[in-house]
Amino acid sequence: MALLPIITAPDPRLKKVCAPVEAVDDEIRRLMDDMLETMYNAPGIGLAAPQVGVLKRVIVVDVAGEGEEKAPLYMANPELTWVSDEDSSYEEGCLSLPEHYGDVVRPAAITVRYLDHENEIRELQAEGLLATCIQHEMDHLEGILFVDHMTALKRNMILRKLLKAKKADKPLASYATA
Ligand code: K1U
Ligand code: ZN
Repeated sequence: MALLPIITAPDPRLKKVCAPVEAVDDEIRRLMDDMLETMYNAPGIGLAAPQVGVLKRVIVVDVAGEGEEKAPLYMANPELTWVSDEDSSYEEGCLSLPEHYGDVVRPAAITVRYLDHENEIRELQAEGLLATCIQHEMDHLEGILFVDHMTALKRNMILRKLLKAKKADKPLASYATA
């Protein structure tokens, strides 16, 4: 398994609609395994393939708390088949928007259908943080970031700060070749 670099915003790859996978074969399984290791290492509770530069409909999630047994979920081509009328609000973070947080309102409970690590079709009902996290990761597959659920003012403020941080981090060599 390998740790993959996580892309931070602003980056055009985070704004693309991802393509479905044909099947969960060895290549996709390896991607899922590398993404899970990358997510645990970050640390995070979810990760979507575009965050590691792969524009495919693959996500991994594990919302188990510290001291709890790991509960990894691997999902390819996830689709919501039901959402609750009731909403819930959660202060979300994102590994692609480091050090920024914001309240997002989403359906409180969902049913999601997906292909698992073994290419089996599964359906899962989720609520609470798991439902929030799955919806956040599915948004990534549509090129949507949690800041896109916020006002333009808040979104632009966060993106401007991230752009400034990115420019400040740029290695000198990249200026020479630009
Ligand atoms: O998509 C991502 O960038 C991962 C993101 C998922 C997420 C967090 C909160 C609400 C919805 C979706 C993260 O994992 S941010 C880091 C984080 O939440 C966390 C990190 C360590 C321990 C517990 C949580
Ligand atoms: Zn995210």
